[in-house]
Amino acid sequence: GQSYELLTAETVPAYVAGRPALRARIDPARITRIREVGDGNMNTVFAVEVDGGPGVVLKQSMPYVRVDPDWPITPDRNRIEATVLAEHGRVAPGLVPELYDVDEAGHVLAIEDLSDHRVWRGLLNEGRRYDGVAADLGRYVARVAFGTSVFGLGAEAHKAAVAASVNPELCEITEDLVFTEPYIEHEHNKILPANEADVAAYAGDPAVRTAIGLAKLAFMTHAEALIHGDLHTGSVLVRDTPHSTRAFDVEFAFYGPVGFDIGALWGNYVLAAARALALEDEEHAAWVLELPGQTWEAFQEEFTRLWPGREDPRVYGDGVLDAYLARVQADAAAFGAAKAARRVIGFSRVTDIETLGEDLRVRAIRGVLHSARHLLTSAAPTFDRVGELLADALSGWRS
Ligand code: SR1
Ligand code: MG
Repeated sequence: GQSYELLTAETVPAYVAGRPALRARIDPARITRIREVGDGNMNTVFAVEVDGGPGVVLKQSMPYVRVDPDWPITPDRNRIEATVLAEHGRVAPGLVPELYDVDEAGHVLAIEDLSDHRVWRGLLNEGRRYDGVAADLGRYVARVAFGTSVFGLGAEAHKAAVAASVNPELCEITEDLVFTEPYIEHEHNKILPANEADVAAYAGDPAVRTAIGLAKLAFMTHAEALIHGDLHTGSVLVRDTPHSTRAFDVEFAFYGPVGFDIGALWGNYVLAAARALALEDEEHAAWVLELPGQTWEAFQEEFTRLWPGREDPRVYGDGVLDAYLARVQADAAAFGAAKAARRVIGFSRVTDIETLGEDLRVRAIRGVLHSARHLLTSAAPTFDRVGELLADALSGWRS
């Protein structure tokens, strides 16, 4: 049962008044508007606006999934998110929202007001092009990858951090939704009749299945860094002027493989490119297909910049750096494929694809699955080839 009170727009002012850390930031008497702005699957989010100044954002976790109250899930995800947000703020300042307050009993955290930012997925869907975001995210992943790893923390602190950061229930959601359900018969899967052959060709390919099995094993066992764990384009807030990028929504964070965060971005770039090509916006698609390279280059550059400060350089020489980067890149290709494919087969779809008309959606999904298969099974996958596969699936759709 649920032993704490769920916030509503009506109860938020009294809640703020009762929290010293929030009262220090905003005057509850000057609250002008409270909006429920949560658009994710899991939690409720309230944007609290204040007369004449920045407000705050409150995020509360229920003991179930917001979009499916029959699906129980620990509300402790809120505390986990707050803890990770603080740690990511330490290693990647300016790239995540500032944490203002943590209420463990009420499963509420408070972060800075970023209402002058927009969720990146929405901007990508509109064909809007903000330069620099993909590189910012590569830097963010690199700072987390280095700063929370053995390289940044050393052996003892890394072990303590791994032990303190287990997140089994949220990891299980990813294990099921990303790596398992799309590859079996499952009630969560929704497949358009015209895509049935595409899904069968993808999920039935033995090479795909082996690659996905290995990716799941890596996800479950490679405790490299305190990764974001759900770094899709809906987990990124951006502002053009002045330029700002913030990765948010870190409730899925745990000690996992760094390539999972890079791959989440890559997979979502594939979905955004598929949309752009479906809408015959070749210019936008070409721009989106440059993003994987931008994220990767920035990741590699930042990680390499941090490398001289690593623990134990006696053992971790430059050959280790080269091999590490190559493995993260290979991991990212497989994870990117898994993340793109799950959004067009299983539970939790994305607006990039779902807001297309059915004929376009069928072709976009076909292109996404061909791309995912390429990323999973080619010895040297490229985003040029992904672009070709998407374009082929979407060419001549009007005829
Ligand atoms: C219960 S739905 C969970 C999904 O939403 C999140 O955004 C994650 O991607 C997760 O797989
Ligand atoms: Mg989320």
